[in-house]
Formats: sequence, structure tokens, C-alpha cells
Amino acid sequence: MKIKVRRSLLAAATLLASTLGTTAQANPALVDASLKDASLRYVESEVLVQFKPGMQAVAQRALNSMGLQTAKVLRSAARGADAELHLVRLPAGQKVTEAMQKLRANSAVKFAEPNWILSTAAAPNDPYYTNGSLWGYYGDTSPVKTNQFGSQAGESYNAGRKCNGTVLVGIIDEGVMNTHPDTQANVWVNPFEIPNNGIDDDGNGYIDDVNGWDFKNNDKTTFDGTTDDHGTHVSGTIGAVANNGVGIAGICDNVKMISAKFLEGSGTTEAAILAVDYITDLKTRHNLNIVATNNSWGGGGFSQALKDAIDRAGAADILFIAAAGNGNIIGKAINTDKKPNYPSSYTSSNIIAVAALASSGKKAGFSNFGATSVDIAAPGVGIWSTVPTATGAGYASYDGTSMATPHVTGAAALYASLHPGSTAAQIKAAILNSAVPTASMAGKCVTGGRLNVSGF
Ligand SMILES: [Ca+2]
Ligand SMILES: [Ca+2]
Ligand SMILES: [Ca+2]
Ligand SMILES: [Ca+2]
Repeated sequence: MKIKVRRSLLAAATLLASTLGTTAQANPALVDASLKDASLRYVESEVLVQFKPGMQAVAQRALNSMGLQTAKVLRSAARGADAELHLVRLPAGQKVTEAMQKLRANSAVKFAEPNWILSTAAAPNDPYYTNGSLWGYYGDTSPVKTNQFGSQAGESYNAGRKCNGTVLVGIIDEGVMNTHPDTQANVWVNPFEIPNNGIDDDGNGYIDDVNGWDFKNNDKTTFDGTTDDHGTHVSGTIGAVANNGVGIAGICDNVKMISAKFLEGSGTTEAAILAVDYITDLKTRHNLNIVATNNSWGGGGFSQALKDAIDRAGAADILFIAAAGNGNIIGKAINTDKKPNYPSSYTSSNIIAVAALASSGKKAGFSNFGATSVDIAAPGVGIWSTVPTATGAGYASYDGTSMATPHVTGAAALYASLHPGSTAAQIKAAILNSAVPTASMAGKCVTGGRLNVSGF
């Protein structure tokens, strides 16, 4: 299957559609193409069903008559959605493709699709503790002279161009350690929620969501131990406290980070949609200055429901910064112009798709690329950041487009700090326009270059 993504041309149309409050047409052809890829997995007993506006009652009757049970209402008319999105459970023995076919034939159903299984886009390597190795933070003034391909955040920081503590980002991932000494100060605390009183004080549908929410386990604990290492690692690159004599420095060292945990080992499209919408709702409900979400994950095929959620974030001026992906399981990088990687390959105008660069300036061997479907490269090999350990808190070096992505999310927060009131489109343009041309990325991404925050 071939998809030609021309994001710059699509941007205006998508933005217009969002402004008018319309949703994109479902694309069953893309879902069906994904279903032909045997490497993509989905939950065998579930289907996501998007109703048409005003058709709740009819659609509900149709589900009942097909023996399908609603397991969860992801978007409900009672909570203001113009059309409902349901996760339905299939009767024993019924195949997902069978149920999808029946549902698609029903006039009250806008689309039906699999609940894809998603995972992080990282591969850990052996941890060690040393300084001068935070190459992604530096650029041409790196203490290690051969490592000049970093984000230039250190140069920006030393020149006094720093984050100002007014910006928030969402981390859609595993959980984020909320007691790590290097990031604790930047873990968001919901000021509209009284902790542990058993009441949903801010009325967002989540009781006692103090640091965010855990959509994997449907509970308020966004940090559940050493299995939340990937999310914690991402958080350090974005927002570890700089100049505190401890560990590492994040790109935006006083950003506030909201945890929308939906992965633990793996996750699903269903949980990802809830996580994306949670952040969008927080921004609109409380007028929070949330500028981006970090999405260092992928897998699964095309999901119209997830793309719709990403577009809702875009309409709320939230960038969706996404890992370009690490090729397939044997580590072979993919040209995502030819074979899409979701969510980074969705055509939503608020997406920035990020490839991974090694400290030598070479594209990481595992990193996907795409002249039109990937936007920019950022440091993603040998990246030191925060992790939970068996005995508390520590640091580890990980590889992946997962690690490249938070450099760009941190950059978005830094730009928003230095240019208050910027729209998502302006922040995206600034990040892409300041990329440094890099030989290994020529013709392999929209900018042909790497992240550079020193010009912000
Ligand atoms: Ca709440
Ligand atoms: Ca409460
Ligand atoms: Ca939990
Ligand atoms: Ca630090």
C-alpha cells in the first residue's frame, strides 16, 4: 500500500475542518490495509465503533441485535460529544473482521475498527553513570568535541534563553515517576483536584487525578514502579531540573508534565484515545497552557478514532509529537512514506514526526524515515535520562525514536516559554524552520535536518 503524505498542503484543509468542528471522513481502506499486515496485532475480542451524530439510540439497538456489548463509552453524548465512540466486546467465537463488516453495513455506524495493540518505541542498552555523555543536550559547545549533533539546549540555557515555568506538556506513555529527585519538581499537580477525597472535584470524569491518570489500569496512580521506566526516561529528557547538581538536564527544565499513562508492557488504541482526550479536555476545561503531548510509541494499524482524537488535540492548539518508529522487530528501518507508521504517519497538521540521530550525526540504523511523513531528526542513541530502579531513582542510557521525540517536545515547551501565546502551528513552524541541515537526513525527512533550539 502506498500513502503519499503532503503535510504542508494538507495542513490548511485540516485546520479549516477542525475550526468548523467537522470530523474527517473515516477511511476504511486504510484500516483494511493495516489488517493485511500480519505483524500488526489487535485485541481479538474487541472493536471500536464510532456512531453517527444523533444516532445513539439506533446504533445501540444495532449493537444489541448483533450480540455486541458496550465495554466502555469513550466519548459519550451525556458528556457533550456530538457522536458516541464505543469499545464493544464480541460474543465468543466471533472474529473482529466479521463484526467490523456487520457494523460497517449499519447506517447508524460511521466506522468500526480494531482496537490495536501499541507499544513503546525504545530499546534499552547497558546503563552506566558518567558525565559529559548527555550529548543530546549540547551541540557545538559539547564537552565531547565529537558530539556536536545535539539539540543545542545547553547553549540556549547558558545564553539565558530558558524556560519560564509557565508551560505544560502531556506525556502519553507508561507512567512517570513522581518522586525522582531530578524531575519531581516538574511533575504536574492538578490544582483543581483535592487529593484522595474520593470526589472528582474538577468534574473531568476522573476521581483524584492529581498527577494525571492511568488509562491502562483505570486508576489514579500514574507511577506503578520499575515497569514505568520508559515514561520516566522520556520525562527526564523533556524536563529534568538543570543546574541542581543531580543527574541530567531536561530541554525545558521547569515545564510541568502531566502523565497520561496508557502503556504498561503494551497498550491499546482505546486507552490511547482516552489519554489524548484527557489532555485536550484538561486544556480546554481549565485553560491550562498545554502546548504539546509526547508520543514515544506506536504499533497497530490505521485508526480513524485515534486520528480524530489527535485532530481534537490540534483544534485545541496542542502539538502531537510522535516517534517515527524503530523499523520492525528485526531492526530494519522503514520508509514511512511507503509503509505508514502510526501514529506518526497520520496526516494531522499538529503532528511532528521525529527520527533518531546518533551522536556521530548519522541517522540511527533503526530509525524510520520518510521525505514527507517524517519531519525532523533529534538525538536518539545513547540518551541518558531518569529511570526508576529497584532501590529508588537512577539514570540509564536508552536508544530509540522514543528518546528523540522528547527532545522535540522539550523544544516545543522552550519555544512556547520564549514566545508566549504561540499557536501550535507557529511552534511547529519554528521548530522545523530552525533545523540544521544534516547529511544523513537529506531526503529522509521534511526538513532534511536535526533539531536546533539555539535560534529560538
Ligand atoms: Ca478529576
Ligand atoms: Ca478529589
Ligand atoms: Ca496505576
Ligand atoms: Ca539535574
